[in-house]
Amino acid sequence: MRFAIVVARFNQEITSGLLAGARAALAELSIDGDDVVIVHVPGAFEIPLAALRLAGTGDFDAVICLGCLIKGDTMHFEYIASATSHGIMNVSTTTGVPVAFGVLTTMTDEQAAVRSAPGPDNKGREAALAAVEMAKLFESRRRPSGRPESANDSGR
Ligand code: DLZ
Repeated sequence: MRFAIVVARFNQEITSGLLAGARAALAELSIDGDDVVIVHVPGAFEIPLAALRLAGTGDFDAVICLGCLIKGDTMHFEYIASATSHGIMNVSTTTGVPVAFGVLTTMTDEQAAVRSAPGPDNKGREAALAAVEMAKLFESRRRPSGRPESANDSGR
């Protein structure tokens, strides 16, 4: 299986921790580093377009989106968080490619630091695990012939 990771540079001290968590999780699942493509974008707002382009190539079983929004004193947070989350969901539902949401939306720097630290609660790790689970879900339902399964095939 092949995966793409889209990671925002904004709040890089946090997103680098998310990226490390995602890469570690994929490695633990024996996914070769050569099968993981990492794409950097300026900020969370740019994630959906990059994810759309990557999903559209057909080269990836899932796309993992990583970013960090920390609430400030203006409305920027609300607008970007809303656009990013809806944009990422739209990529998934319009392309049919699983897209994992590993974008932190926190009230404080401390909350972001906790969620990007190494360990089982790293949200990049959680996003990578979700992406692999979804990729496997569709891989297991793919028929050897390449034909789609019938609507009444429950998969059981
Ligand atoms: C402008 C901006 C602000 C205020 N805050 C964040 C943030 O907390 N996290 C993030 O990833 N990006 C932020 N950005 C940048 C936007 O995502 C985007 O890169 C710019 O508005 C340029 O389109």
